Amino acid sequence: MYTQALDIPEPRQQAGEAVSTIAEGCDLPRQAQFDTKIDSDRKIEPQDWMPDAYRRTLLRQISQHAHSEIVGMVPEGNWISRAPSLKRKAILLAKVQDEGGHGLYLYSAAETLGTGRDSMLAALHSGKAKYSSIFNYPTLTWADVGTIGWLVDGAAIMNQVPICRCSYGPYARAMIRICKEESFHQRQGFDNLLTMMKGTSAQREMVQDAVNRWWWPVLAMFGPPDTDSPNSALGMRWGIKRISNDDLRQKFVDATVPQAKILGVTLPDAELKWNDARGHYDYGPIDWDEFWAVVNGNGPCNRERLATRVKAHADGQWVRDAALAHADRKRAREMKEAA
Ligand code: FAQ
Repeated sequence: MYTQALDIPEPRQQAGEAVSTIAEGCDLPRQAQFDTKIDSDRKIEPQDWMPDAYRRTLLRQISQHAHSEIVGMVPEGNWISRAPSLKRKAILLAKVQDEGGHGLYLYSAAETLGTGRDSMLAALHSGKAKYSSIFNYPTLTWADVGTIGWLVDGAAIMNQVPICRCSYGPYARAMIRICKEESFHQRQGFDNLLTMMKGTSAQREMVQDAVNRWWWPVLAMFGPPDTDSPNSALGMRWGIKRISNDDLRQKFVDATVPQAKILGVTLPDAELKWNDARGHYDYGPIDWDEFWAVVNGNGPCNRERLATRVKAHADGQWVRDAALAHADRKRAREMKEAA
């Protein structure tokens, strides 16, 4: 359903050409080397020189991405003990564990930029750092679990496949495995909903209700319109972002409409219509006031999500303490044996 191919044409030059990345007082020879690497699509690795602004942009995006993965465990985690069958429970458990794993790969990638995990987590727990708006919406019924898989993971794949070609090596490599796992997540969600749509009318209504609630927040998840996206120009110039927020959103709509037809659900947008001239589906206006309210901490579940995350971190302190104590003892034993 979603391509894993890494050869999507890049609109990088369109957004990037006019953007200067050279800061005042910068190291010109090393900046020139860096620019040449970016322009020839070679990877920047942790030991390479990079402009401070490139490092900061990557750290911002990768740490936000990592936070989204681990906060994203919470809405679905609520349903593990209430899954309708052993099979669905095993699938959901595996999926939620995968999201935790994605967080770990991404924190590791971010750490290669010189910032420790503790300070990234402190920024999340204090409410300073962002995570994806989408995880601040409630999961009211089992159909929400399927809908998250179908739509949220579907949107995540659309956004993340191009990041497999990101200019920063550790982020690009982490994304390859993450995208493979997200494909499985998307398919299990679609399969879950398809099963419900073949069930009773109450199940079909549950699916339609979940799709009605998730559709618009999922479209907003791709980020503000290109005209209001302050980070896009440099992100595109540096090959961190490969496809713009609006283009990804359009690709997602175009891919999802036929899937909705197969499922037999209606997407809640009276303006959704194929446009022959554009070769794309037109869709109605997104409520950006709602999006910014959620991003700024005032969505339906922001406080609950953050409180759950902070509690999970505090509850896990003894595990981290035990692991460190074990490592210390092992090191001391090894040194004694070597002496
Ligand atoms: N939520 O200038 P732009 C997943 C912020 S993982 C909250 O366009 P940029 C897996 C943005 O940070 C989902 N904030 O920014 C899963 C910026 O604020 P800042 C996460 C948002 O970076 C599935 C400001 O608005 N995916 O779903 C959002 O160029 C199921 C202006 O925006 C990633 O993180 C938003 N939706 O583009 C897990 C992918 N959108 O930092 C569990 C990597 C924008 O200046 C279950 N990230 N903002 O204070 C990206 O591709 C980009 O960072 C974008 C934003 C596209 C998210």
